[in-house]
Amino acid sequence: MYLSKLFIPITKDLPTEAKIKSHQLMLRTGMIKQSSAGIYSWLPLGYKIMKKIEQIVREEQNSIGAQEMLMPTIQSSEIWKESGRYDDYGEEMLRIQDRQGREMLYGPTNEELITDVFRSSVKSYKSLPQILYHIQWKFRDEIRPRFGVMRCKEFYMKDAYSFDLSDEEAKKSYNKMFYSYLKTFNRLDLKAIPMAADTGPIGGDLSHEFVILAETGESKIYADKNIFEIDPDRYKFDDLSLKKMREDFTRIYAVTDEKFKKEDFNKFVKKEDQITTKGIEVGHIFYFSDKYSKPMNCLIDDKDGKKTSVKMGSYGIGVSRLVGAIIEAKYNNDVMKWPKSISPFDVVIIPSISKNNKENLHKAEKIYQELKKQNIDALLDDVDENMSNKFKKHDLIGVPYQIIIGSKSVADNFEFKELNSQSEILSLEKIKLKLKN
Ligand code: P5A
Repeated sequence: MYLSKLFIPITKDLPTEAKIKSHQLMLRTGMIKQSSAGIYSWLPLGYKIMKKIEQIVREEQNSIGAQEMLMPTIQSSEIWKESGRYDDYGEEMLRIQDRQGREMLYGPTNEELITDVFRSSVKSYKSLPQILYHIQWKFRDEIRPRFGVMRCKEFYMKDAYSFDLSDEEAKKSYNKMFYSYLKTFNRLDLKAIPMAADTGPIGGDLSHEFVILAETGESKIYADKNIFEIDPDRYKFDDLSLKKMREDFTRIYAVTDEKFKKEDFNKFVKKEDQITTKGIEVGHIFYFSDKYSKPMNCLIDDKDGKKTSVKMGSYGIGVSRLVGAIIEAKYNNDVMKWPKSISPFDVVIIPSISKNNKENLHKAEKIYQELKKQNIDALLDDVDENMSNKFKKHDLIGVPYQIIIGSKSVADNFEFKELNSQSEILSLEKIKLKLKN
């Protein structure tokens, strides 16, 4: 893609309404545009990044055997009356009427809808266990939407739902999802801490929040830094190992404000290992057994032909929130560096050009074609502007690698630079190899 063709409305001014750096950066680089309070359009750059995050989330869900489907955004109020949450959910729920006067709503979450799908299709324990998920827009009429995509009204969520015969089996599904979340956040180059959490309006008695460390986060957190030593890749993907993995995590102190007790923190965590900071919740998982299946009559025949309520859990990842959260975690000293796995481009080619000298631009175009042949997704900065402005702009856009074509490039060797590091002069062959790896 040529930068001059990319729809990327970069602004020089710091947007005054944006209080945190991810929000400022997303507006300045034209990743999003607010359409009304807490509701955004996703412009090409922001959308491309979000889609890459979505794909990693999807692959990690599929790899534990979860199956993708798609439920609608608009739901009928009937099922929410059955579960008893229609009144409980209060003003956060956006309620609508269709032309026949039927009460509808824009789904803030999908426990009821998936239970309804499941009860009409599955009747026997033989079809269990199942994990179903979708990646779909949600709406919550947040009283104070803020921080851009971090807390908004309309947001993109991956929500999964597990169905099992017994509580014991259901905990195995919970552990699988716990594992999948750790793998997902690792692939996004994030350090996420699973923390025992309160269950709020979703309910149940077992729940973990996945929180990444960031000074601008909304939750205060207290943790033992040894929690980062646990590597999910050390565990085999079987029920026993995954149980052990969750126990290993649970043994290490890590809590949010709600559960914090100073005496416990000092008793269980050595002074030098104590982390006290803020964090951003990027995922949240719940086990709530028959909280929805019982009132909604989602019954299955067990091995003896007896009817029993299916045991359920639900598992969310804030896909759109992650875009902002990753910026909070990775933006440093005015430089944004996207993790390679989700960067909007693999590399940016920056030729030094002027009205009278287009030689560097022609070289850049040749390199661009070469990279394209190798499936390397390059951005070519063909805009006629001075190099110092170009570098400032690319520090914001955050493509992690640059090929700079200017005074330092000789013959077929070019300046190659990883953001935040020294540049080196390399042949195009070597550059291609580096980018391929
Ligand atoms: C789990 C899946 C649920 O809704 N039901 C289905 C459960 N959990 S949750 O914690 O309420 O939300 C899951 C994740 O969605 C993100 N999130 C938000 N992102 C942006 N703006 C919001 N207003 C918002 N609310 C929730 C969070 O990442 C959360 O962990």
